[in-house]
Amino acid sequence: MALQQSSIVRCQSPCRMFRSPLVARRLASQNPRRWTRSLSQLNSVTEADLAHFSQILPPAAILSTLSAASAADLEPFNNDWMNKYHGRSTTVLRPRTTQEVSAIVKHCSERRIGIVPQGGNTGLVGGSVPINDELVLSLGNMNSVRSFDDASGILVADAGCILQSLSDFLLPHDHVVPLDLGAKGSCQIGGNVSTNAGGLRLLRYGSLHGSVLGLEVVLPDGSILDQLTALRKDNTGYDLKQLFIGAEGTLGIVTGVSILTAAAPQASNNMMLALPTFSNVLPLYKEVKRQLAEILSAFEFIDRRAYDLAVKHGQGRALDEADVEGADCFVLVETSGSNREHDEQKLNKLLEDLMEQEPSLINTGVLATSPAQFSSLWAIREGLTESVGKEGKAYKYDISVPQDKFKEVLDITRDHLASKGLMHDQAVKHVVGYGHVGDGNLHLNVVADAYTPEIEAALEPFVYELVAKYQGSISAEHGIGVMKTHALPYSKNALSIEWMKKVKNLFDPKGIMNPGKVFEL
Ligand code: FAD
Ligand code: 2HG
Ligand code: ZN
Repeated sequence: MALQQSSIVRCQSPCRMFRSPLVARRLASQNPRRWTRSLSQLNSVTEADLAHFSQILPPAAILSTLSAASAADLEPFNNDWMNKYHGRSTTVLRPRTTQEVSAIVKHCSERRIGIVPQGGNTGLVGGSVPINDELVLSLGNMNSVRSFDDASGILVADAGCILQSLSDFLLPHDHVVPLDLGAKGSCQIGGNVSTNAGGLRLLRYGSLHGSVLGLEVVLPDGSILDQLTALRKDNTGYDLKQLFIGAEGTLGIVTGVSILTAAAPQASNNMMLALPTFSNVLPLYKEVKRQLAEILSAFEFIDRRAYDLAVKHGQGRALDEADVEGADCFVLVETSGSNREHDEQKLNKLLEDLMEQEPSLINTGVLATSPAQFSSLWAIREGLTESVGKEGKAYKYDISVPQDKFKEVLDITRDHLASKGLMHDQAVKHVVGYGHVGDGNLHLNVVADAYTPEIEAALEPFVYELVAKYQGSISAEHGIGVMKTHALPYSKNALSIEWMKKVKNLFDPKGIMNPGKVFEL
């Protein structure tokens, strides 16, 4: 059912430039000490190390330019998803068991060889590729489900299981992974845990800090920390597993994950709504929450420029061209419930109310009426990252800011780049935004013709200062990686960083575990 056209309201909020003296003072007062060790204190992999690894792993699990492999074979492991960060590793190891991981790490610890744990390599902050020639430990061969209990919903799986495969595994058991993201076809559950990935349904299922029940982790000295409990409740002292959720591979290698899966919704619906102005997004969110309540499972924001890029780069078209006219932005609403009739009644009532309102919060919208339509509406949202990548080189800022500031952030950034003479086809082509409204997470994407020092200097620390002005976070869900190590003080105070570094030093005194990530070298 396509909704009828309703009245269009136009209202653009003015944007202002600013500079935050408060932030400048706060940063100047910090004197970050260097706790992690420099890469020069780490050793490169040698032929003797390879000989040792070949006692642990079969030949097929060792890929090294020191033996038969070519640099081209290593390329997928040395370059990140955006082709922005490039490592120079000579060696990739692909263990199949936790014991193999443990033996490899023990040797690397003794020899002080840096290790980069790598999952699906879909991370967007350069955390999954080496900075120099650290060894890449790829988890892809550890891809078995260890157990599933359909009464409790607890799934225990190897860290290298691809998120989509876990969803496929759970389908006949009527359960779903409490996490979904556009990279699900490649990212791994161990990578998801290590980045504390948020994704498209955090609104419904909450963060991995809640749904992960236990972890198995190989620590930087090679010992195996077995916290793979399948208990929902366990108040026996410090909850160590939480430290590894979002640690980005800097504290150890996650080899097994116990996660609470959710009962599969019996009825899912979605709709794409076109809004005349950004200022309608929050009133709409409030109304949608009020009316849909327990069945609301996603509320995603797409600005007009991002939508146009998705259409341009073949991610489909949610609305007819005429319906898109006059739209400032779009919202994708999803419901997941257990009674189709009940859910459809609620949705229809919501839509009727929205259409009757004068002036209406929406111009128009499309409600999916078939599984194919349902998927194609999601394809637009999930395809945004790829569209932006096809359009140019993206500077990605994954920020938490108050929901009503999303548009202001986009406008201020665009104006700032224009004031530097950088808003043109040979520099910055677009400043686009999309994200998870319910989570207060905006994905600010500055799409450039090329990655250049000039654009980077215009964006940083500008964007980070803007975020700090709103008391936001410089990383809502993608992590710090190598991209934001210098910017950590914008979101964490000096004492917090000092304690984070103490934790790092306690687990990894030799600094071998994903060096140069989260903290600067
Ligand atoms: P990798 O990229 O391989 O690694 C990421 C980090 O985790 C690195 O620091 C790495 O060293 C570490 N790591 C990986 N595996 C392990 C392990 N087993 N043990 C210890 N450390 C490990 N992110 C979101 O949060 N929400 C989204 O909606 C989202 N959508 C995306 C859409 C697209 C199209 C793309 C390309 C990316 C998206 N991402 C999103 C980012 C990325 O997919 C997530 O961060 C994902 O969780 C990374 O998983 P991965 O297996 O690819 O990890
Ligand atoms: C999303 O929400 C991902 O689609 C990727 O987190 C965000 O492309 C991005 O910047
Ligand atoms: Zn996201």
